[in-house]
Amino acid sequence: MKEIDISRAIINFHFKALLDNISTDVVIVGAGPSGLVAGGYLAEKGFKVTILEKRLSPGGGIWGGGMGFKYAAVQEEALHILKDFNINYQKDESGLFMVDSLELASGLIHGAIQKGANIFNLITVEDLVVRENRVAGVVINNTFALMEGFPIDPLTIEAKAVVDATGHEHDVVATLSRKNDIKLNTPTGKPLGERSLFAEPAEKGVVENTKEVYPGLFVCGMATAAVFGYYRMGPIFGGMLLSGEKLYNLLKDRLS
Ligand code: 48H
Repeated sequence: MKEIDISRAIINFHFKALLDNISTDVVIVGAGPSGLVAGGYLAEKGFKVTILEKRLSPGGGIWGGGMGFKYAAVQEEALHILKDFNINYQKDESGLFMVDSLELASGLIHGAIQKGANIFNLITVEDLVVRENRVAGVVINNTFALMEGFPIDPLTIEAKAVVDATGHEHDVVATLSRKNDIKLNTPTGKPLGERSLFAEPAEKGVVENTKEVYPGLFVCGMATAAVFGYYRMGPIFGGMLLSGEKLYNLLKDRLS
């Protein structure tokens, strides 16, 4: 075994995977629960799915359950998604279903990859490619370079659809709105900002507002609350899973 062979194999495989994804059907920005569900289902249907995650670990806000206690709650309506990703759950006396947050995060990551999604970690989407009043791709950079503030220019990925699944940050929609003189598909034409916690309407709102917010740019998960001015819901994840599934249904029709 030669050390140089290990390095060569890693470099070959990494850059082949990256090159395979520079022109793709869907870029999903953020590997939290909503993005992983949408990406897994779309890939399983045969679309080329590229999920970009700025952190070292995909999984977004799942890992910490509620306040660092390792369980997350899911409603009955979303159990079919847990089953599709082979994730176990237990019924609580309240009627809610409880999932080990470590199994939820790792199960969604593993499931999305097994279904064919390509997840790249340590890549931050810092901007968008906008052409003829339409989002046509994303502008990407190395997370460490951005953390250090190094003056390193980015690269781009072209996509038929881009998804903001960046959670509370709604980073992609916020950047598009800040940098361009455009009107989003919201009442004011701008992101409305997330509201305080009110679980039940929040869970409904996140699914209802999973939609196209600007030509070529879709929003799912917690980012919908920030973009469309809805409540947050706390550590209940059914809405995130169902939002990912709704996005899959929207995009599979759009892309076919
Ligand atoms: C690349 C980026 C960028 C960027 C951010 O927050 P998430 O888990 O996303 P959702 O919406 O699927 O799930 C939300 C849920 O985890 C949650 O926070 C809930 C239910 N909160 C309720 C409440 O009341 O607080 O994941 C988003 C991911 C993260 O991993 C980020 O690192 C990543 O997106 N991300 N990746 N480029 N510019 N911005």
